[in-house]
Amino acid sequence: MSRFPEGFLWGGATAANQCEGGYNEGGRGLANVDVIPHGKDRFAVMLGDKKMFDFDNEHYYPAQTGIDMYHHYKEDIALFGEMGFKTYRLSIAWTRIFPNGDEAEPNEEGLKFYEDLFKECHKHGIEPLVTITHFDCPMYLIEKYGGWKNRKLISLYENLCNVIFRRYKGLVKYWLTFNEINMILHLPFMGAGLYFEEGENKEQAMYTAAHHELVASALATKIAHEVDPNNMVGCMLAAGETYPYSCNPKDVWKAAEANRDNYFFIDVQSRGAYPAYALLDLERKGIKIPFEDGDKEVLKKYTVDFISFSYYSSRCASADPKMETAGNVFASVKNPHLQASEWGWQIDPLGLRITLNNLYDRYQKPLFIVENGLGAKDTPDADGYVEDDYRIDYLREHVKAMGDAVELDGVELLGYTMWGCIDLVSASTGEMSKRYGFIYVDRDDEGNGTLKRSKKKSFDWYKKVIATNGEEL
Ligand code: BGP
Repeated sequence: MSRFPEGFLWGGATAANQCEGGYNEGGRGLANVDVIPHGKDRFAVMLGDKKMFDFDNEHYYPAQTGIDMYHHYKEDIALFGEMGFKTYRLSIAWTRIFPNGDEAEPNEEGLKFYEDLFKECHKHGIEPLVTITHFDCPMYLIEKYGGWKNRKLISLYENLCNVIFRRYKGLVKYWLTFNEINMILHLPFMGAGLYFEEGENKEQAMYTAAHHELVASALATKIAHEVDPNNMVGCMLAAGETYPYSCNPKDVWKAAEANRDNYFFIDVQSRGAYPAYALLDLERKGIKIPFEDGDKEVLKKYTVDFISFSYYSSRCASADPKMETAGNVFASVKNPHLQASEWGWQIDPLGLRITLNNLYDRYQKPLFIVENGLGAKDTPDADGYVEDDYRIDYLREHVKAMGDAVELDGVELLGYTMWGCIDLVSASTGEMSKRYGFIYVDRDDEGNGTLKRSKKKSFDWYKKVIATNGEEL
């Protein structure tokens, strides 16, 4: 007997902007992610500090072509099917459905593209798990309205949801409203299409955008259930427990603060109200939440069905501001007990069990791990085969920890989708060489390569894991 429940959703995850490409095909409009360059200026643009609303000749823009899944999706889904995927997490590019974001009528070519893709999944026995927005906002909405700073985006997002829930009824059951919603506070342009004018109060802008996304997420849940009571809607958090660096109560408090600040979004999406600590903290900082009539009721009434999250690492906090840090987007105090990936992301499988326990304790709703994996440099042989034992080791330990949480702690877990199941463009660095996949894609950091797909050693390993429902690791 397996320690994982029957019907456990094993699979993999990708996002449109990191793999689809075809940025100007099928009537698609331009999105924020298309204009985020590789290399120089990437972070400044992702942060919203450098305004880049179009391409230039100085930079290379990896999202424009991704791994060209737009043209390869049948081949890629067949490979997922061969591994035995029960689910495939992908995201919809808003600009394929509404190229500008605010048209009266959707773009049929974009709608048809995803319809065909979902049908292809079902052909292979794969249940799609769809992120409605994964770091994705139409550029037109950013230029015209200022992205999610503007309340107008709520109704435009509602419109998008109405169209896709109706069109894909019967094809898609699992939906996620916003990928890593807490990323608004870390990478505001990438997360919510925010850029900042000189002297602008950034925190105010970010929490305004956050409020709009939270209301939009609740309304999406409402519409999803109205269109089809079978729909299951989840929120999505960049998770990872923050540990105190020591048992000094000051470190413990620092960690507690970091954890609740990270949980803030899910507190609203799952419990249905702004938590007291957040309201008080924002008030002290002079930040106003732009509540309008009815917002509180909407948040209260339409909470999510399940909680999904990404987990790459735990974090660490100390009251001493001079401590050495690790990681990039989520820089935190370096934990001396952990090893790190080549990109400095610390590796902590037990931290996954701890995170699962704390999330389940706090919300008492089913959980779904929708991202986890190791970004590493791979060296393929002449046939494109990679002996990626380091990736297998990372995944094995995390799957074990997840099994412990299910079997020994009683955590209710719906599934596990390994991030970047096929090599794709890294979100933080824009590199191809930070690879996660079971499937190697011949493409380099400058966009050269044949795009040929080949299986890595981990491909067969994961196939066996799925076939034995997590028994053989
Ligand atoms: C998450 C994002 C993904 C993904 C992943 C890995 O934050 O939701 O889009 O990219 O992290 O990060 P990276 O690509 O920077 O290695």
